[in-house]
Amino acid sequence: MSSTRVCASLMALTILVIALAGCGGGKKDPQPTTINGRLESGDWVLGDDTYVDRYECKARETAEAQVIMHSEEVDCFLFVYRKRSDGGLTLIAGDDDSGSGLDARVQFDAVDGTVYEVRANSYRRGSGSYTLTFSKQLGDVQQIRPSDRGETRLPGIGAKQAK
Ligand SMILES: [Ca+2]
Repeated sequence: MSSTRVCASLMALTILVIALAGCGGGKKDPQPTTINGRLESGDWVLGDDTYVDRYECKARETAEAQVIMHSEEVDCFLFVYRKRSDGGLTLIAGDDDSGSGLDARVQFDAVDGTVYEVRANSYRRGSGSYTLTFSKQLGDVQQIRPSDRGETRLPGIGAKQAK
């Protein structure tokens, strides 16, 4: 009985120590963000009639950042825009096939606190699932969805116009 109690106390202490170690002073190291999405009817549409999903993120540091778009179903294409102080967008990067296969990969010099819009697009019009990976320099990733009642056509170039 008493040895069971000692054992239970030791176990509780061990769990407490592990939990405290996990807190590690409060601030966790930034991690990459992975998002599973799908291009399909109802998404934003670019000038070349392809579907596009929009994501906003914020740089956590001034460093090179990377976004990868992977898919087994669509020919991935990525655009990155920098959000200006006037709210407008400036295109800073675009890529078709720098990832493996037809995957897209963009690298750009992120500036701490700056907001970027990443557009997950495809080279040809088509529906399909994809995975986006934002490197750890980019955080607070949020999707910008079209409003239900609104126009979903989006200004800005499509993949074929970028080539
Ligand atoms: Ca591609």
